[in-house]
Amino acid sequence: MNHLTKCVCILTVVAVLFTLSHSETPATCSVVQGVIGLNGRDGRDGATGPKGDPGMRGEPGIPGERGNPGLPGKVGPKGNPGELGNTGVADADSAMKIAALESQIASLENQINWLKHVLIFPHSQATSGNKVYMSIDRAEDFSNSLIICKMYGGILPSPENSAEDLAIYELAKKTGKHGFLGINDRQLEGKFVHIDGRPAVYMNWRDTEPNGQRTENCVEQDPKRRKWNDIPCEWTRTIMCEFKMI
Ligand code: MFB
Ligand code: CA
Repeated sequence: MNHLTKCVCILTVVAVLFTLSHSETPATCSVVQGVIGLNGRDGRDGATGPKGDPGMRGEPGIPGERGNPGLPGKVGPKGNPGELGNTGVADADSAMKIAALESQIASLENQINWLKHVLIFPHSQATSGNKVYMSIDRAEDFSNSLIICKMYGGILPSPENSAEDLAIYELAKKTGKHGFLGINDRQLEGKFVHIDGRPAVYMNWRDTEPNGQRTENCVEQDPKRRKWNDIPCEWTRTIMCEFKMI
């Protein structure tokens, strides 16, 4: 409502009130419907009301833009070995050359090994087969003699035939010393076996041997009579070893 209208209304009301207050006749009121007043002005905002209940869950938003790639992940556990690849096709000539070289290397390794033995065992005697007998100027009992021979890849001499027995005898003659053979009956009295446990088939005892029963379970080669004698394993004899030539 503007200002002029307000003033007119106020004057009208004042005039009516004045007339009524100064008239001589009893006032009779004729009710005249006044003009409906205009709406009042909006009231002032009220105090903030209590917080409302949470609203209903909104509809899902539209997907955001694709983010930047993340940092590389930690290194994972090692994978299983892959399948074996196919064998490469080497030309036949290369394969033959490789095989020949490998054979030469093996031969050279054997020769080096023998040279090492010759340096350690100053006395040696070869046989007709692939066995070589060597000795060192050192005396040990049966067990230690076997340990030393094994240290160099051999065993105590274990002749399986007359030729081998002769070669061992020739070696003993060179040193002039008795030496242990590998044959013994330490496990079972009277049952003589080789170091690897095989029964001793070939034997070359002196006439009244073996005679030591449980006190003589080891065997020596005699450098004078190429015959065997059973003696106590605890005695010491010059070390002779048997090696197989490869
Ligand atoms: C003798 C032998 C006898 C014993 C003894 C230790 O030979 O005839 O049987 O073995 O050595 C020296
Ligand atoms: Ca004896």
